[in-house]
Amino acid sequence: MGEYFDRRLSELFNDYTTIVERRNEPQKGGNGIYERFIYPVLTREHIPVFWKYDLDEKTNPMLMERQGVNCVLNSGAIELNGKIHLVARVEGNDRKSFFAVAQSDNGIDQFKFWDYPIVMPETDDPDVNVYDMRVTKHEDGWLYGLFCTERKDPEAPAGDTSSAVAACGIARTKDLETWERLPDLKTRSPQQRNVVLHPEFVNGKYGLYTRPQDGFIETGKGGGIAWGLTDSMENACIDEEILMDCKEYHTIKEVKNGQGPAPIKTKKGWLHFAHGVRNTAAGLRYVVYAFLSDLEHPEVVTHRPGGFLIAPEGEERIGDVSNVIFCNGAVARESGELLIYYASSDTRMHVARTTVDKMLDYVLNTPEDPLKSYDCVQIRRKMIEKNLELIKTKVKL
Ligand code: M1P
Repeated sequence: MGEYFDRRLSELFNDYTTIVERRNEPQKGGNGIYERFIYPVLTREHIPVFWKYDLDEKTNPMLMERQGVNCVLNSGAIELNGKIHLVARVEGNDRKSFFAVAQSDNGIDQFKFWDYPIVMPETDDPDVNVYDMRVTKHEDGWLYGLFCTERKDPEAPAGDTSSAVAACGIARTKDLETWERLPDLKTRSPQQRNVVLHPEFVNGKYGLYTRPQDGFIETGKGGGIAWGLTDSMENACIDEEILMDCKEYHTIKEVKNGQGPAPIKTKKGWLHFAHGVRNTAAGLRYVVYAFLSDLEHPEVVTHRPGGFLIAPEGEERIGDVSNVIFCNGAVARESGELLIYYASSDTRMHVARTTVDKMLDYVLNTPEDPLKSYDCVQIRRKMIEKNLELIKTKVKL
């Protein structure tokens, strides 16, 4: 091997090894609800060298990157055989996304991609882009991956090279390696994104959280997380979608929202994470919020803590699409630990660590957004008043 090639090769592998062997630590401080970590858990630096470079000196003597990766973002998450698996959205420099599994023992650090990315089979109507998989371990025994499949809008006028149609792609697997593609979900809505499968049967049917929308970006009349039932996943079809968590004026979900991962079953109800979007002078702002729904009727929301749970902080604020936090993966471990995986600014993946009990405390005891300033102040003053009394008592003691 030439000296240049040799040196560059060992640098590339050393840099990669440093990243995938790095230990992560919780950040100091925090809000008591969850812990953030110092390092992101997955970035484009986690991509194996052999995914990007032709390592043959004869065909790539300068050892140049041949197939770059732009970012690693919105990842589904699942625990299998005691290990945490992220089904990441990997976006090449060519803007096409694909899915790839990265695995870690503790879910906090040392995530490594499997040797090959996933080959997602196509339907008769090939996808142009696939992204944002939600993985659900369903009680029927399958692991389902529901994701967004995007194709150019066939109705787009000549010269419009941007308009697209988003639909819900469906695939299932037993091992995250081999996937069986099923027909896309059929609903009455012209566009669908952020569709998520509920883990249990409801009245003998499969339950789906949907997000009906009129346009590719604009949700129009359809804004909100909706719920629908289908008899089968092999020909998934929802006749009726019921809105269960609407977009609302002057809230964190004023423009649109969408279900995050499959909800987590707790003793008090189904714990949901979702993203809410509002407009600002600097563009859209995406944050993650939580809510609880009824165990028997997952479409009935019982508790809606006001405001966001996770909003972008520090370097999270900057990326390909800045000011975005997006979550489509969470894992509740047997120990009670709850790992919430979130992407920042469509660029990298992070983890927030909490417990199911802490999240229940959060959803049950955080006041709901009363939708106007006057009432917000009253709620806050009530807590201040109580606290000042407590502080006085303590001082007297
Ligand atoms: O760029 C932010 C997010 O925008 C879309 O989310 P939504 O469907 O709510 O509009 C998605 O394209 C998502 O992938 C992306 O992170």
